[in-house]
Amino acid sequence: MEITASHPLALPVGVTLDRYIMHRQTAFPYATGELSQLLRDIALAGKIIHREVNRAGLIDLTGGMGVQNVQGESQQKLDMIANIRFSRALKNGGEACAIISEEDEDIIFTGNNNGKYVVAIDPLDGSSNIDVNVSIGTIFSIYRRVTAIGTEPSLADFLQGGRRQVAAGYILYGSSTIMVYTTGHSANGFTYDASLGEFILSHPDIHSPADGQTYSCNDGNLDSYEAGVREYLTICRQKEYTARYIGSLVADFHRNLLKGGIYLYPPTKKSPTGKLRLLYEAFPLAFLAEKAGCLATSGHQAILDIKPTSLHQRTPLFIGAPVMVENLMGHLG
Ligand code: AFP
Repeated sequence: MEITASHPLALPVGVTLDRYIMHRQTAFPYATGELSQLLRDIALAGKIIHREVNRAGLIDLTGGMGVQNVQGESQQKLDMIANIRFSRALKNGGEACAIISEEDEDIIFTGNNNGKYVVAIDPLDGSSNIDVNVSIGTIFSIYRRVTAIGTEPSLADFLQGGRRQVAAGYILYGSSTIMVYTTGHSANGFTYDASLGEFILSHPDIHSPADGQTYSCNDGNLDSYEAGVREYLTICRQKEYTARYIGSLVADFHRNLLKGGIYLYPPTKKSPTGKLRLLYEAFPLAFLAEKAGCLATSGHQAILDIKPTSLHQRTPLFIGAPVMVENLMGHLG
């Protein structure tokens, strides 16, 4: 393997996220630094959420708000706080002209019409796990806007399609906090060292195993899965694969990314078009997954080939080790 100057392994051990982003930026002579700043803004908001997640039980941040978000799901206090933190960080940063979030029905205009980028975000995914100290995460997706700089951004900026993402990733608040992202080349992970207040490169150039023996789905929905999915799961059981399902997409995805496995959220009776959101859950994870050697499909087409038509569109999602995803596809009609 050739180790070029921009390769993560060419960097000294103990590389901070900031240094890594700067280093990557210099590999692109025409880069203006705006995308780099946007990634730093997201990382900063992630540090704040890390702090709040870690003290949630102590300062009455657990529990619900008693209201529902646009998805009709009960909104948790931390959901709302994370939404505010990320929106604020992106507004103050100045590089994003608009944001969409799981928590808001409409586009949020940042007031910075000169910003080149738009961001789709799920500020705190897996919120049903907040109160019980189980891993949760933030998922983000960044596009270069298609509307003219200086004008008001529009829906078209967000409905470009997954292959036009310029960066995507997630922050997992788990046994440690890790940010994993790609700008379309390699996928890299940075573990947060709270004592230093820095994300440190810990998982350079992630290559996921081609095959695995772990499957992640909500077994309680089994009866409403289509026959092909049930057949595939029966085979997984016959082969004595391991079932692992946390109910936080980021956590299930991250484990499978590193260890090899498949995550499945098929259509169900309750969610006939799938439960997960295309723009701020499936697209970013699919973009990252492909860079790490995984596959992501809705069952009918590659996730990244789906043409989005609305901000909060849902999709079925099958994502993970390519051999497992291809085997599953062999069972789908
Ligand atoms: P919440 O944020 O409402 O907990 O939803 C989490 C999620 O979008 C995704 O992170 C999980 O994998 C999936 O839904 C869990 O859904 P089920 O509870 O239906 O299995």
